[in-house]
This record gives sequence, structure tokens and C-alpha cells, in this order.
Amino acid sequence: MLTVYSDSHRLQNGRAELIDGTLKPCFENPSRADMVLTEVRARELGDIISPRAHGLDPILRVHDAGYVGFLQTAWERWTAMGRDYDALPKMWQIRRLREAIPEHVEGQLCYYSMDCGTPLTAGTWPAITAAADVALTGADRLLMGDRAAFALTRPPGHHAARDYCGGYCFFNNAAIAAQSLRDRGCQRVAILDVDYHHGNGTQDIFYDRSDVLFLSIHGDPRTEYPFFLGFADEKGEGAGLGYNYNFPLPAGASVSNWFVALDCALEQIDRFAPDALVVSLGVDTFRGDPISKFQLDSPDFVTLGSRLASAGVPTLFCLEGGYAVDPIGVNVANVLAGFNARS
Ligand code: SP5
Ligand code: ZN
Repeated sequence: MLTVYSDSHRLQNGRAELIDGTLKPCFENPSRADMVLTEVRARELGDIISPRAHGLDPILRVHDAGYVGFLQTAWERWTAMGRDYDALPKMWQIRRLREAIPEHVEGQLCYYSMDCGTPLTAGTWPAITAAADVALTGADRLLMGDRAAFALTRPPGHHAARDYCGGYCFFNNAAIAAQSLRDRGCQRVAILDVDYHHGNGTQDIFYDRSDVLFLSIHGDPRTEYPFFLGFADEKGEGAGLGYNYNFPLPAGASVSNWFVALDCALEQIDRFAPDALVVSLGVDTFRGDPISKFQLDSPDFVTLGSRLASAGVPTLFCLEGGYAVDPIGVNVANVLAGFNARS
């Protein structure tokens, strides 16, 4: 399987996130992608190519133009005020506050953010446009007839919705790729999100649509981030009713229960009979993950890859979370190797 990779991911290198009440070094940092790339190379999983630039149009098919414009200009406007530290929001447009978009960059940062763990930095814009191109170039390969491709996307994307960032995500790489596959001839696309955290952004983007099936297996939002979305009763709305599946599992859920949920998700994918499958591949389900509470061990990721291959659908993997940095390369490569062996 081919890997798409760009060095530009390095440009997203936040200094700190607010977590557990303190500013801590960002869990989502460049060393994650370095570890994954090193392992993909060492295991000879396939060619590694650079992305092709796709421009802003495919991003604007998924994201709000005002939001995209904000991301494009935010750092310049932030530093023009004499600020040189990463931009983090410090309030939110919560219940009964005005919904109008503020004029000031700081107000806009608050308006367009979900949390204060997602620092906007000098290099955020080039990094996130490159990550979208990485995902889109992976989609190109499926359209050329490849059985599968791995988009080594960083920063991740699945918490980013139509018009907000959060959870280390700015552009929803998987959603951008899925929409592009739709726009270029696939009738039905399924997105399976196996990251520890619910893919609230992806759900938001496709919630009222029947042409993109979204399924997510994740820590129960009753106790886990992102708290406000990802419950089992969220089934889609309007034309999208019946095309959204959440499989929340209690924090600490066993590996066997996790794979039961995967089987349920795969059954729905089979029924939907998509032309392409996009996997939001977070490996923060690993038992050693510093911010998550599932129990998967490294060999379980081989099983995951193999089960995904059994769906028999052209598959694009987009990297999402995974914060145990030393084993992240092995865990991701195990998924890809398990898939290769079965397909
Ligand atoms: C892409 C992705 O995986 N984003 C995850 C963002 C999670 N951010 C907040 C996590 C809060 C976890 N709290 C556990 C603290 C352990 N000391
Ligand atoms: Zn995650």
C-alpha cells in the first residue's frame, strides 16, 4: 500500500495545550508523524510519495468559507497585535451569548474553536493545507484503481467540523477526501472512525446526508472527550437518518468488546455497499496511550487491518490520533500490514 507524506506537517508544532488545568507540551506533535514514517519505511509497506496540490476548492466543499478565511489570516492578525505566543481561545460562544461573528481576531478565535487544546501557530495554515492535500492525493490513488492508500495526515482532522477547530484538528482531512471521492464519481462513501475519541466533526459534516455513511467507535462521551457528541442515539437527520452510527464503549472497555463493535460497524458498511471506505485511523485505542482508556495491544492492530480488508472496499486510511509516541509507528504499520496481508 502506498503512503502519501509531506514534511510540511512539521510546521504545526504548538508549544502547549491546556489539559488537566495546566499548560502541558502538546501531545499532538511532529514526532508522531516521524515515528510513523520511519516504521512505514522500515517495514517496506510500499512507495512513499509527496502530495499534489489540490487548491482550496475541495476544502471549501466541506468547510465554511468564513472559517477557512479565518484560518488563513489568523496568525498574521494575531501577531500584528504584538503577540508571539501560540493563539488559544479563552472563551466560547455558549448558551444565550450572541451568535454574531466577532470582528476581532481574538473573538473570531473563540467563535471558531471547540476547545483550548488546539493551538493555532505560525505554521498552522501551511501544515493544514498540506495535510488536506495528503488526504486528497490518497483519494486520487483510489480513483486510479489502487486497492488502498495511507494518507499520513498531521495534524489530524476528525474533530474539525464545518466551521470550527478543536481536538488538535483544523481541516477534516478524512471528510475532505470523502467529499472529493463523491465529487469524482463514487456514489456512496463510508467513513469508519476508529480513533479513541468520537469523530464529532465528521459526524457534523455528513449528518443530514445519505450518500456518506459515518460510523464511529469511541470512548463513551458520558465520561470522555468530546463530551457533547457521540451518543448511540445520534442516527442522522433528514435524508441522513439511518446513515450515522455511534458505538460508544465505556472507558476501559476490553479488546474483545471493541472488536464486537467493529463487527457491528463492518456489518453496516457491508449493507451500505460503498464504492470507497475512508478510515479515520487513530491508534489512541492503544493500552499505553497517555490520554485514552482502551486496551488494544500492538498485535490487535494487525487484526484490525485484516478485518478492515475483509470489507473488500477500496480503502483510504487517514491518520488521526495516537499519543504513545514510541509505539505509534508500530501500531499504525500493523494496521496497514494486516490490511495488506488480507487483500
Ligand atoms: C485527534 C484526537 O485524538 N484528538 C484528541 C483531543 C483530546 N483532547 C482532550 C483530551 C482530554 C483527555 N483528558 C485526559 C487527561 C489525562 N491526564
Ligand atoms: Zn483521539
